[in-house]
Order: sequence, then structure tokens, then C-alpha cells
Amino acid sequence: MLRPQDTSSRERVRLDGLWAFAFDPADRGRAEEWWRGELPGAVEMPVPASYNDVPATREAHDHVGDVWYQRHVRVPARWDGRRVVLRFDAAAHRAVVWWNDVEVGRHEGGYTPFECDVTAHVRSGETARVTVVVDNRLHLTSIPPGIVDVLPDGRRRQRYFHDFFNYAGLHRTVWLYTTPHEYVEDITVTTEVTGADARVRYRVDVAGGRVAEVVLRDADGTERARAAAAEGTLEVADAKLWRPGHGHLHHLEVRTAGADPDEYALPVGLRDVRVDGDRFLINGEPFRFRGFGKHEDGAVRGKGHDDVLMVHDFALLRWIGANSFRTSHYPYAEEVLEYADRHGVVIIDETPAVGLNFEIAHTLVPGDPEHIFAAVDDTTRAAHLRAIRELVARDKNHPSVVMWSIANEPDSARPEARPYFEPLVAAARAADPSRPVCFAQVQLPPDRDVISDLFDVICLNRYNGWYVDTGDLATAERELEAELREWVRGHGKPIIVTEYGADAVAGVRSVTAGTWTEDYQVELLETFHRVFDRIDSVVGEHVWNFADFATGYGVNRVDGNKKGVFTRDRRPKSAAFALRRRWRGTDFPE
Ligand code: BDP
Repeated sequence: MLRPQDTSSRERVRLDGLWAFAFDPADRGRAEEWWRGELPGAVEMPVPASYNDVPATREAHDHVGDVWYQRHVRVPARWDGRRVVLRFDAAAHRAVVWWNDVEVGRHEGGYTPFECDVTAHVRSGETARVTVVVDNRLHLTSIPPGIVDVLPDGRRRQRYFHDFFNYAGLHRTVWLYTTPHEYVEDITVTTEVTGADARVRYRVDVAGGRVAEVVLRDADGTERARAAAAEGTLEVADAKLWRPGHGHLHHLEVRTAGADPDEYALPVGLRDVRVDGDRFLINGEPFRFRGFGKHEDGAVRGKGHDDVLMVHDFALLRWIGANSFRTSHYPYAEEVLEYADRHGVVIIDETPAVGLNFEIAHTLVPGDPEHIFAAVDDTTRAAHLRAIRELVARDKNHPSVVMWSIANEPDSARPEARPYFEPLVAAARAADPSRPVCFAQVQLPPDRDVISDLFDVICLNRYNGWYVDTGDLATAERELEAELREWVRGHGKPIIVTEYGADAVAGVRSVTAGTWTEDYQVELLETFHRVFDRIDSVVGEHVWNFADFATGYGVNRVDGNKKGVFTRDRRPKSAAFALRRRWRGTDFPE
């Protein structure tokens, strides 16, 4: 799915800013057809943002159910006769959209975009009313899963099995954009590198028309290859490659034929990714992942995309010497991927399939199903499949994305996990044969895990010294090493430890390094690093987490999860300096 662009044939307008907004805790809006007029009792709400923390009330923070957004949109008169599309970069978790009185689209899945073609409803020059209802409820049929309880006093309470706050709303930009009626619908590019040469395989889908030309240009505008077909291979001799730390981009310029041609310019990084034995290769060179699991999370705006925080986070990644991160536990804003493309930051791109596990959830009540696979059904699996396909459809052309992670910490010990995951892995491979596929596995030794052999890279979330052998780093070191060696023996694949860490409240220090101190966090990370450095197959270390982040209520959470190496407002804890000493000055370029 292509991102909106301004080109000679296309124009886009951002509909960000303050929208009219109403909570709908009693589900009145759909029955009363609120889209037909002004929202009752509306307040103003910024877009993009999570709505939860903006109004400063407990009800807003804990809201479970529908909320309504509305604004008026003036369609420029010069758009007369064009195709007009309303696009939501994200609506968490499901939305219905009306253009004036007409429903124009609906979508489920809070972290991937959707589009509503409104051409038939637009009168250029008119002012239209756009209304969106956004439902934040998580059910056993959704990804991520959850359960909504109705309490004796009539309130709803949302339970979920993942460890970050269920922020909701219009988290990313809303666009109105135009294209010609015959337009470039999609482009798929895969790249291969052989020595100094690169090959670009491309496919262009044109709605209602055909391709006139495809030109690959280097960053300075030099033409490197050209073709006139919708599908083909472009050879680039002596190519300037995209490499970790060097986000060199070419552009594939596509023009359609006809009297009203469409133009689109796709950024392309010339690189390739391969797993060979226990090595992870980028352009044939072994790559070692150093970085974090992150979150889209900030004070007040929650999961609302913010360029300021994004650029600062990338600056901190550079400061600390990280070369990569995982989009734990959902697809991040496309701005983030584009930034990573331009700056050579490597990404493991994850679906929102987090919390498919009752063993680690602390929110179960009597009467709940015994395990997750007894709770979810074909609808859940269809939602998971859609999440994989939508992730690949959105992100397939980003050179920064080197691997798909199709789930975080599912219950991979249950025999039912295998029939659940087999078709999903196959679907991920079918959607993109060019990248390895993984999932992040929770604290289970190889002999208890029933799905890891389906994947290309062993990604392990390990909490030795924290949830296991709390406070005892000597045992943690011994057991971690023994377990990793079992993985090496059993699978012979590259291993990335995709999570390890300890909670630390910034400012709490101790010479005896007790749990929750900055000092224990440093010692725990150093313990893991000693083990990693003794095992060749460990090709990656992603600390949990880049920054402190908001969670639901919990007796083991102090104003959220404190495993950040930076605080929520991005101040370094001692661990940040320790990581910087380890990571800087190695192979990460200045
Ligand atoms: C892991 C999860 C992650 C949590 C982390 C923790 O993958 O989302 O935040 O544990 O408990 O199980 O800090």
C-alpha cells in the first residue's frame, strides 16, 4: 500500500489538528446516527494523539468503547474531476468512517492504514463533514486479544494480556489526497546485491491503465536504469548500496501512460538480507543487532505520532551506539520507517500479535479458558493473518526492514501452537519471500517450544535475573549460558536476544545493587553481555526497553514499566552510559 505523495499528478492535504470529539460510554452514537449532524456535547481533541490522557480525567484514561471524531473538510475547487481518497494512517483499534451521511469505509487493526475512496461523494469546493467512530475494545477475536468485562455497576473493564497501556484514538495523520483516475495502485520492489552490483525486481500495479516508464535514479538524480514494462528487473552496475549506518536511497520513478498520467517516486535501498547458517547477512556481511525493543509512547500524547519525539529517539539511538530496533509490539508509524531508511537504521518489524499467552498474563479470572488456544478461534486467526498481510503490504519496500516478527511471546509450549502458527508462517513467506521470518519467544527452553523450527532466526526474550532467579545474577549467568548453548545445539540458527532487562526507578541507587536500582539494571545487562560474548551464534542484543512506558494497572508496575534505559522523558539512566561504552566505537559508524 503506497503512502500518499505530492507529485506532478498528486496532491495531499493533512487533516491533522483539533477535531470535535465525544466519548460514547453507553453506545448511543451508532443507534442515534451521530454522523448525521454535529456530535452531541463535543469537546476538542488533537489528531494525531491517543485521547486517553488529554482530558485529564480517570474516565477518559480508562474509557472502554466507542469515541467519535468529527471535522469539516473543504475540498479544493482545483481537485474537480480528480480521484479523491481519505486515508487514515492508524485508528486504534477499529473504525467506521462517514463522508457527510454516507459510510465510506471501515477497518479493524489499530496500527495499519486504511483508505476510503470518496470520489463519488465529493463536490469540489464544498465543505464536507467527516465523522469517524473509533472502538478501542479488545476481544478474544481481535489482534491483540483481550476480554471486556461488564461490572456489576454497569461499567466496562478491559483486560488484556500484554504489558503496555491500551492507548487508543487517531494515532497518526489523516490525509485527503488526489490521484488521476488511472493511477499507480501499488509498487513492489525487491533488491539483490552481488559484489558491487545490484538488481532491482519490481512490479507496478496500475488501476485502469498501464505503465509508460520506470526510471531508477540515484540520490543525486542520475539515471541508473530504465524500463517500460509493468514488471521487470533493473540491473545497476557499481551501485551505491544501502547499508546499516548508511541509508543511501535511490528512487524508482513510475509514470503511467495516457492523457492524464500518474507519477509516483518510491524510495529504494539497494541491499539484500539473508540467513546463512548461524549468520544474519546484510549485503553478504554478518550483521550484529545492537539496540532495543521500543514503544510508541510519550507523556500526554500516548501513542500519537510526534516528529519531535521520533527525531529525538533516533538521536538517542545514535548517541548510545544502537544500530537497530524491533517495532515491539505493533507496526510503528510510517514516518519512523522512512526515517530509518534514510539513516541506515535496521528494523525488525512486528505485527500487533502480542499477548497470545495466558501463562504470563496476570489478568485471568475464574471461568476463563484454560489456555489461549482454547480461547481464540478462526476469527482470531483470520485477524492475525490480516495483520501479517497488512504489515507486509505497508512495509515491504522499506530497506530498513530486514525481518518480520509475526508475534510476541505466544504460548509456544502448547501443542495447539503449531497448527495455529504453521499457516501464518507460510502466509508471511508467501507475502514476502525476500525476508526472514521470526517471532519473539518467551522464557521456554528448546525442548518445551513447539514452533521455533518453523522460523529463520531464533529470537528470545529472556528475563534471567529478573522474573527468574530475581536478584541472583550468578545463577542467571549460568542458566542463560546453558540455555543459549542448547538453542545453538538444537537449531544452528542465528540467535537474537530480543528482550532482556530489569526495571529501574531513575535515581534509586545502591552500593549493594538491589532490584529496582539503576545499579542492578547495569549489572544485569553486563551479565547478559558476558554470556553473549561467549556464544558466536548470538548475533543480536535488543535491550528491553529503550524508554520507560505506560502500562495498565499492576502491582509490579510503578507508574508504568521502568525497564527503560531512558526515562519516559528520555533522560539517561546509568544503564544508558554502560550501553554506550559497550556499543560505541565498535562497528557503528559515526
Ligand atoms: C515481556 C514482554 C514485554 C514486557 C516485558 C516486561 O514481551 O512486552 O513489557 O516482558 O515484563 O514479557 O517488562
